[in-house]
Amino acid sequence: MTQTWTPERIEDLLALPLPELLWQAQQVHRAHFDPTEVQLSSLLSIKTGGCAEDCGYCPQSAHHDTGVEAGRLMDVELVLANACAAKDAGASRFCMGAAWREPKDRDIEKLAAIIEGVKALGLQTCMTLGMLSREQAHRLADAGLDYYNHNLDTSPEFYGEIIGTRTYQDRLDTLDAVRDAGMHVCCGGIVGMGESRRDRAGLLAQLAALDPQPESVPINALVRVAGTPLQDAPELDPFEFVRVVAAARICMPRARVRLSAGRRELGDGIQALCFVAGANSIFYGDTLLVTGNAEVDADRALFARLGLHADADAAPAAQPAPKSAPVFTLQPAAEH
Ligand code: SAM
Ligand code: DTB
Ligand code: SF4
Repeated sequence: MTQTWTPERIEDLLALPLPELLWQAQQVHRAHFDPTEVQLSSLLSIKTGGCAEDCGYCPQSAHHDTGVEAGRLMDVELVLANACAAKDAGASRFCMGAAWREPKDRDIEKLAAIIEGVKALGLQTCMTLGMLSREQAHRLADAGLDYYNHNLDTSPEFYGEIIGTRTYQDRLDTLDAVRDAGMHVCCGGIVGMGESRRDRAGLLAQLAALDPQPESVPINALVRVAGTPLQDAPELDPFEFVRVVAAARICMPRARVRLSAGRRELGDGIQALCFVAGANSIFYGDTLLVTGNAEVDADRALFARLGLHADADAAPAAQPAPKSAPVFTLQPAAEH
């Protein structure tokens, strides 16, 4: 019989002494995954800024003055050039984000062409485009979209403090359409928006109750962007972030738990604790959508220091050319 992860039970987990919580998370992690293996997803903003939604954390909302300019949907060739670069750097999944409330039907064929092109490169495909109708979800799935990212972001109780232009139920309906179309679900949230521990437990309870549970769970630490309503959100205790990662691992044992936005700001030590707590995926690449991410070189160095390796689906990372390539001269065999 599967256990029901109520907010109360998850709040109890979050309150455990950290060594106890990490021990429980480690046991769950090791039962389902190689604890040294981390999946690498690269992000690209394929349509930036000017979004009609009012999400209080987001630099791309037209409701906030953040200096992000609104662009148009990127051309297929440019998306594919970025996807090639991500693959060469070692990513196994390419995640494309659009600052939309929802895609227009007239955009769907171009999105399908993008998906087909990225898939042909041998990458797993993921998109996050806002709300989807059932028909749109089916068309994207038919084009080969493996994952759809649509976050619940926070608890149902705190949600209204952050977003006014769409409801929690709207988000659940999109997740339902994604499942109905046969795609994998990527769904997580943000910590550090001024929510309580109870709200963090409420978010995890909602995620764990999705049936089936999401295959991929991005845990974002709020990036406080000047001009957004959350620019002055109180700083989060980084150990609380580690606790959320550990609790996500325990209540969603088979999910890829992804360290997402805010990873650079967490620093190497906290990231290492997150990997011990069961995180086994990262956004990999020097930018997220519009803000900076931990740099690729820094991630490679961190993985080497921690003894972590990329997932088997990833192409081996292209090695940088040696600074002074050795020159070998074949000597002609001496004649006798
Ligand atoms: N417009 C689509 C949507 O909202 O579904 C897709 C793109 S949206 C940028 C994807 C997710 O990024 C959001 O749901 C939120 O969880 C995360 N996000 C956006 N801004 C963030 C920030 N400043 N810090 C942390 N996470 C953020
Ligand atoms: C997710 O959960 N986090 C990513 C991805 N899904 C699309 C986005 C993070 C955005 C951080 C702020 C920015 O650069 O826009
Ligand atoms: Fe728009 Fe997505 Fe940003 Fe909300 S999170 S404002 S829907 S781009």
